[in-house]
Amino acid sequence: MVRHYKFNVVMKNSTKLCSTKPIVTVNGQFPGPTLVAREDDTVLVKVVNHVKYNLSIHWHGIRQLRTGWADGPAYITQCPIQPGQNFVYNFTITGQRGTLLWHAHILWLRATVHGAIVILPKRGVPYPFPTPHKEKVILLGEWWKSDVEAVINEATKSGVAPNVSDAHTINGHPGPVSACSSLASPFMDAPIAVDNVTATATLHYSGTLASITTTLTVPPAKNATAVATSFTNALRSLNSIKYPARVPLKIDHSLFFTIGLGINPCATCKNGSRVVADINNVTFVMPKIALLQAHVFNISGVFTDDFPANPPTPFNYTGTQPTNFQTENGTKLYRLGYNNTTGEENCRSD
Ligand SMILES: [Cu+2]
Repeated sequence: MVRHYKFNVVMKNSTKLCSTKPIVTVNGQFPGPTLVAREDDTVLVKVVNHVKYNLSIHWHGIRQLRTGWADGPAYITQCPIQPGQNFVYNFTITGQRGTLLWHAHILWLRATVHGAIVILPKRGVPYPFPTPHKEKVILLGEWWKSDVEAVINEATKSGVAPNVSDAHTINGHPGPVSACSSLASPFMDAPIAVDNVTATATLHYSGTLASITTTLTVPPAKNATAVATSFTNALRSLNSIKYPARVPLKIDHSLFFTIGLGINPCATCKNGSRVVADINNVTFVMPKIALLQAHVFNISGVFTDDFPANPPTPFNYTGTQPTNFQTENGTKLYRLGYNNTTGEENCRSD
């Protein structure tokens, strides 16, 4: 079946941590509406942009099989939707089920423009796990008291890292707050500033006494690498006869990506330098024409296809850091043939 959704992107005042600011929302909701569809359904989402920002929406984790134009990252698969304009995302969900995420994919609009995508299995087919008594979507986010676009614009201009958030949120709420700041801590073992104020939410089971006090567990240390590693190492994909985990055994391209931070010269910046992100020492330069558009219409000069498959200079990736932090700027792509399989290490996509 075809599922129709209308996403009106509008401003809405929101009060959190004792201060109010206008935020960009979908249909005035924060978090945004949950998109529900069934495997094999076609989803049509009409996005109407009523705000002053250019914007696009990414359907995070949806396999866009021959519908690359509907994927959503601005300047990658489409030009952003301009103020007063609209765009209809049209894609079919094939071979996947579970809960995913949609979010704005330009600048920092995703901080408030995001929501869940619930994909039900085909009719009559159960989830690959015991039927739960109740399902609840939980969305984790971050909240800045100041305007998020101003935060990222200031960081880009000055070259220093953007301000960390004021709170983490669970379904849009920071939870119990003390002195209008909020209460524990995400994992971080790198010397990078993060918001280590943790959000708290309680799940109340019906039939239990509300008067019983909740005892909070003591979380591991912020830099408990061993705890975090054993947790992530324990994650396995579901593998059953109905839902086999088909790991490709034949690899056409073997990629090894290192993701890091670099420092590049910047004459107009605060310290004469700019903090940048990089993959294999390449810092992405946003093109003026969407990459997919440039590829389909054979427009040259938009990107080069020399993205390195390996780090240009090998170093001890978990040990002593290199002394030269300078990266190479470029709009570089790695070109794969249709149906090629890749073996990737350390790959993260957004
Ligand atoms: Cu995404």
